[in-house]
Amino acid sequence: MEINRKSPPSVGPTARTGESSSAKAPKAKALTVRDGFDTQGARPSNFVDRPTGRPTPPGASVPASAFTYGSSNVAVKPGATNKVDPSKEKPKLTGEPIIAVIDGGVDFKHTDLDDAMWTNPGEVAGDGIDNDANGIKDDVHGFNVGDGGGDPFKGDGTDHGTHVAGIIAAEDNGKGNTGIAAGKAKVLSVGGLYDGADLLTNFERSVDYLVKMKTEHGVNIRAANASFGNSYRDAASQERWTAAVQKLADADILLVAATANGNGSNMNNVPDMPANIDLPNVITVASMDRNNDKLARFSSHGDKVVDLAAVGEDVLSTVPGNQWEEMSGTSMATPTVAATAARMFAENPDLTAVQVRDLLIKTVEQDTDLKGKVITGGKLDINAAIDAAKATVEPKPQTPAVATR
Ligand SMILES: [Ca+2]
Ligand SMILES: [Ca+2]
Ligand SMILES: [Ca+2]
Ligand SMILES: [Ca+2]
Repeated sequence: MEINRKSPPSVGPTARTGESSSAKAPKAKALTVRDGFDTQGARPSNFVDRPTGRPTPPGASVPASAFTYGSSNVAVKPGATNKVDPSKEKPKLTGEPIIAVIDGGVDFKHTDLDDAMWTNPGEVAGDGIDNDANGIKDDVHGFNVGDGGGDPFKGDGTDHGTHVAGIIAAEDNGKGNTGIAAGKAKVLSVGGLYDGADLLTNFERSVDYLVKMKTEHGVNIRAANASFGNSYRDAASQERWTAAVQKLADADILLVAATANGNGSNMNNVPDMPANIDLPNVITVASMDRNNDKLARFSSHGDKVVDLAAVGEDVLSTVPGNQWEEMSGTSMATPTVAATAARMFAENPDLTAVQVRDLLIKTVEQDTDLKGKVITGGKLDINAAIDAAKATVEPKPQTPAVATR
């Protein structure tokens, strides 16, 4: 079927989607490029993920009190080792692996996602009370980093965030699409990424929430999907990005990051955050074309910084209002890897983020088109990665045979 490409971008400037297309004519929810944006990054192909910066809109800053769990209050001081205090009893992590989607918020009422969302067991919905005392009222399915509230499904980029979530976990129900980790993982939505404050500040606050929920509330967060990014040339910002990703590492959370949609640009030696952060819990993803045959024309690459590629072109997934839509971009390739990681954690919950990253890398399928473009020279092999995770499971010790005589 010929897909009619729509020209208006449907995502925010720092999101890593290029274009959306739909045979179902979804309602136009294109984001407006707001005051303060540099639109020079807009290209004819509608890749608009390269703004030079995004100042906080006047009056839109989030009160510091909304982030009482924030970096100023975390137990670990900057520069100190970020290890969790061993004297504190760590909550036991159980249940399905949870993938955090840091993005525009997810439509958690979508019929294809409503059973795929993480639900905060410590929170009572809609009572205006922060029942679990984590600093956020009514954060039932995640929270909104843009306004500090408990409703992630607000603000810019909700079509993008909802699409990303569906690639991971849309239900296997005969409708729309089926997420790669359908029924095996839950999605926690950190919405509002493009609201309130700048991308870096919002990312730091997102990380603080996730780390707190995992280390203090026992929420089984295993990976965070980062279908966003930007170039940060100043050392201070680079240090902040790296410190935030280190906090994820210390909480054993994998960060799956999208490379840029730079139409073939080489990202080696580009201070692109968080994609190019060199930490062992970061895996960076480029996009293959729809046939999984070549690097997609819109994708950037870099054989020093991009680990692997995965299909990110014409991907059908959920968008708000019980709709489905095809979108393209490294934003769509990235959750494919995050979902595969979720499947691996489901196979063996004892695997660490670093181990899962290593297995994802070791099991890529080599592709001649990726030689010299990504570190591994390969593309995601979902089944091989899951099988490799399965193979790490220790066989259960045989119970001694009971004498039957
Ligand atoms: Ca459902
Ligand atoms: Ca709460
Ligand atoms: Ca509540
Ligand atoms: Ca479905």
